[in-house]
Parts: sequence; C-alpha cells; structure tokens
Amino acid sequence: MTEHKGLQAWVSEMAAMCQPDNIVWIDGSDAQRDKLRAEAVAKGEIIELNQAKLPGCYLHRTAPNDVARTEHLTYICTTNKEDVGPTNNWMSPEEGYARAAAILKGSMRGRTMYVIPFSLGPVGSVFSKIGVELTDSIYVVLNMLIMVRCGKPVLDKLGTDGEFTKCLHGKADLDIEKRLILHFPEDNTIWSVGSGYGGNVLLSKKCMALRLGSWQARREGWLAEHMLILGVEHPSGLIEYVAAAFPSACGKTNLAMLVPPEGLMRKGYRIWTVGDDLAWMRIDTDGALWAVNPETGFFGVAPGTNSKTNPNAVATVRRETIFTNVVLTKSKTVWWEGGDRDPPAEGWDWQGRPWHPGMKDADGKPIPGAHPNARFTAPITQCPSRTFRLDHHHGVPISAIIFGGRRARLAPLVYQSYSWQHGVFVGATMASERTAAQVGKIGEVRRDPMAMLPFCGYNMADYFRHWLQIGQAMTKPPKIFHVNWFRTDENGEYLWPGYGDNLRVLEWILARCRGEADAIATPIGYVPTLDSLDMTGLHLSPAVLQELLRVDRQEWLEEVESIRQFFDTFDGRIPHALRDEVDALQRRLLT
Ligand code: OXD
Ligand code: MN
Repeated sequence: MTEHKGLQAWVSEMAAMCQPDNIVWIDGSDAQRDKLRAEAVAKGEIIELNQAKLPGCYLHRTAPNDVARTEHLTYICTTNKEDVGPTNNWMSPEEGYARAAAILKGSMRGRTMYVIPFSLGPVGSVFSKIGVELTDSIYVVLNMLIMVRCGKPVLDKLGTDGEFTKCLHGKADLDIEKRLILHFPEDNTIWSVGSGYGGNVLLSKKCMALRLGSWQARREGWLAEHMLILGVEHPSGLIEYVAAAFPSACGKTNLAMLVPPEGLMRKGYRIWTVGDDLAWMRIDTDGALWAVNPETGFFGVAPGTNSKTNPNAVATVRRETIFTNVVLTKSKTVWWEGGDRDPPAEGWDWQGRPWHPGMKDADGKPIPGAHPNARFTAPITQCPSRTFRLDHHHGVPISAIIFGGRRARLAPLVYQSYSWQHGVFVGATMASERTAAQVGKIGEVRRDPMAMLPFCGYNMADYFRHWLQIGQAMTKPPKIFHVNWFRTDENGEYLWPGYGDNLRVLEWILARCRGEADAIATPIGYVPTLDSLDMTGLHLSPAVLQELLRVDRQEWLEEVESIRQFFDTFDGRIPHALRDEVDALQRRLLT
C-alpha cells in the first residue's frame, strides 16, 4: 500500500514487538469496511442490530472496567518533568516505552494488526496532520472509519517521506492493572495499551488532536482546542462562526447541533454544525482566526439524548452508527436512559445481562440499562444541521470564542471580556461546580482551564502564554465571552431554559462582535442590558432575567482568592499578564 520506507520500517518494528498473525492495511473503502463488520459480528466483537430499523448499525460492549477515559493512567512522557506541568502525569520516555513494551510484547499473537492511515483535517489542507494507528481491535477500525478521514488518499498524500504521528494501540488483555495511555510528544508518538474504550483508543481524538496537537500547536503557532464549532445564520443570510469550550457534561454536543426556538426560527435563524468536540485554529493571511473540525464524526454520550435535548443527534444516529454500552432490546434495537421511548419490557443491559425496567441492586438502587457514559459513533454527514464547509481547506472564520462552565451561582448567563488578554484570563480560570442546590451551598469547584485540563499536552502556564501570544499575532482577533446556562434560584431550579434558547445568547454575542448590541460594563466584563437579548417567544419575567445577569461583588471577591490559589499551583510560571488581570478584577470589584 505504501512506498514510505519510514512507515514500513515502523510497522515492521511494532509488529516484531506485538507479533500479530496478520497485518491488514485499511484502505478506507466500503467493501473493506463491510468485510470487517462481518468479521467482527462473527467474532462477537459487535452485534448486528435490526437492519430494517437501524440500517448499518451495530452494538459493542466494552469490558465492565473499561468504560471511560482513565486520566490516572494517562501520561505525558518528556525528557524534562517541568514541561508537562502540575496538571499532567509525567513519566520519562525510557520508562514509558519499557513499561508499555513489556505489556505489548507478543500481545497480538493469534490476532490481526490493522494499519489505519488517517488525516486530522481535510487531506492536503494547511491544517491537516497525518497519523497512522496500529491496533488489534476491529471496533477501533470501524470507529476510526467514522471519526476521521482514513485510507488510501491519506497514504497518497503522505507520499514516500511525509511526517506522521505514530499511534500504537494494543488491547492486550484489557487488564486495568496493565493499562497505560502514553504520549511522547518529542517523538510524535502515542502508545495506548490495555483498554478498548473510545477515549483511550481512538488515538486521533484526545491523544493526537489535543495532547500532541497542543504541543505541536505551540511550536508551530496555532491552537488545538477542546471546542465545538458552529455557524449561526442570521436572517440576512450572513453566517458567523463561534468556537466554544465547556467541560464534560455541559452540553457541548447539544449546543453544536441546536435547533432554533420557534420565534427565532420564524425570523430566519439557522444553525450550521461544524464540530462538537475539537477545533484546530490558525491565523490566516487576513489576520483573523480560522478553524476546522479535524474530525468527521461524533463520539457522543447517548444517555439524555432525545428529541427535546438534541433532535439533530437523534436524526444522526438512525443509520450507520456504532452504539457502545447501551441496552439491547428483543427486537435488536437500542435504548438508553433519557432517550425518546419508554424502556423495553425486557432486554439486555450494557453488560449483556438480562435487564428490565425497575431492577434494583442489593442496596435497593435502580440498575441502569445503559452505562451513563454509553456512546454513539456517527458520521457528521448524517447530521441535518451539518455545515457545507466541512471540507473547506480554509475552515471557517471565528468571530467569537466562548468559554463556559456549570455554576449554580456566581457567573451570569453571559459576559464579554474587555480584551483578548482579559478573555484568556477568563478561559484560564474557567470552572465547573457540582450542583449545590440540594444542600444550599456552593459545590466543589473544579478549575478546568479552557476545558483542556485533561487534554493539554504541556505545562498549562506555558499554554496560557501561548494563547496570549496568539492574541498579539492577530489583527482581527475574535472577541472572547463566558456563558453559564446553569444558574439556579434559591430552590435549585435552573433560571434559564437552555437548549435551543441558548441561541438568544449566541445572537447577543455575535451582535456584540458586530458592534450592534447594548451592554453595561461591570467589574467582570460587559453584561447585556435587560432589553438587548432577543426574547421573541420566550416569556421570562424581568426579575428572572435580572437575576441571570446579576454580578455579586462579594461572591466574585471570594472567586478572586480562589483564582489566586489556583495560579499558585503553577510554581511562579503563570504569565504576568494573567496576574495583572486578577489584580485588575479585584480593583474593579472594590471600586
Ligand atoms: C469526550 C470528553 O468524550 O471530553 O469528548 O471526555
Ligand atoms: Mn470532549
């Protein structure tokens, strides 16, 4: 399949270590995919679903101890420990290779090693980076075929001496004691062993696009971010794009595919989904920031996905979808908690055990049928709101960057930063709190800067500096905002309806970028005036709106102290500009 000597040599070297019986190169064709599906069904790796109801759909079950990313087993392996900073686990490259090799050695005996050439970003675009993943899992192959551009066109582009990221995945015996997710940024290499869960094994995603991607982005002067990208079409026909970062479980996929509320739909608003998880962004010759979604599919959380929370996702997963760890029904369809339909009278749970609604464990707790982190893997081309610019080599121009967290109090519905530097500060100090309503006090706050805490491949203090430098290099930087859909009243009830109504906030943000919407300056940034959000068709009392937009000086002064403590964990490496920002925030709060 390739004349690339470096690639051939690396595949041979890895095969000599893992000792597979066969090596199969993935060409990206439907014919090969169909053959692999049949083989995976025959081996019991996937279950064919009801093809009349769910054409091209399959179910996979992971090992019960292998259902989520394992951050404590995820390492960045660099020569100098300080390069990874206090937020990452570190291991020396020597130790990393040696420990993983001991597990991988001979682990593919009796198995096939698949060679998957893939491109993040449109093949041949300035954004594109090529990787090659070796894996002994057909499930990984079938997922990668959905998630990224794979096969022959990628190898053709790689040519005889192109650069590529070396990604090795071996299931070994799926033993959590022998599981390691290792990144070697100095060698452009990733080794993942002992897991079969998507986030640990689809190495294009968190491992390459974010951890190695962020490392490369700093070296090369661009941004690799954990952000959704969407376009908002204005009734005039103008389409403007935003990139938004939220920690897990804050509704990124739902926002990326939102359906405008009735009132705004009638006015002519429309959403274009570019991506739900990753954004690679570069400064183009016009001095503005342009972005691509490096992926071609969604690896979304199934539970809670229904026609109200995300009708576009529901439409997307009707065909050619791999479901992982959901309920299997007697008619070979799938079900999950928080979906559209009532549960089946009986079926099999995510572990394949007979299951029926109302089952309880020994402690009397309900036994869920689907795992809470059950997933769907589906092509973006099936999403009704997909962008028409997915393959554009320039990507899309970003008007606004949005950071968000889950805060029952403190953060207003939306505010705009005063400058790029202030915006970087807002992103760097982003946090989510556990829902505090029930106990009536603020929950535990977890700082998750730019939603990159588990994904930044180097010292986050240096990452903030890189963001500051990118801002200086742009003549037309996006404006930076913060949103919070999760503010509650004293009874713990959400004040804002969320979902489609979030478009009202996006529209204010974009109008601010055009210099059109009103705002008032508060100590934390610009907040909408009460009449500047388009509330057509939404009846929210002025008092509720006022509460949603309120800035409480005392709470923010407490936040300032918490931010200082967070910055102190970086051993004096935090850029001065961000320390200046926290001082300036405190000054504004006290005047
Ligand atoms: C994801 C995550 O799966 O952020 O996208 O954990
Ligand atoms: Mn994610």
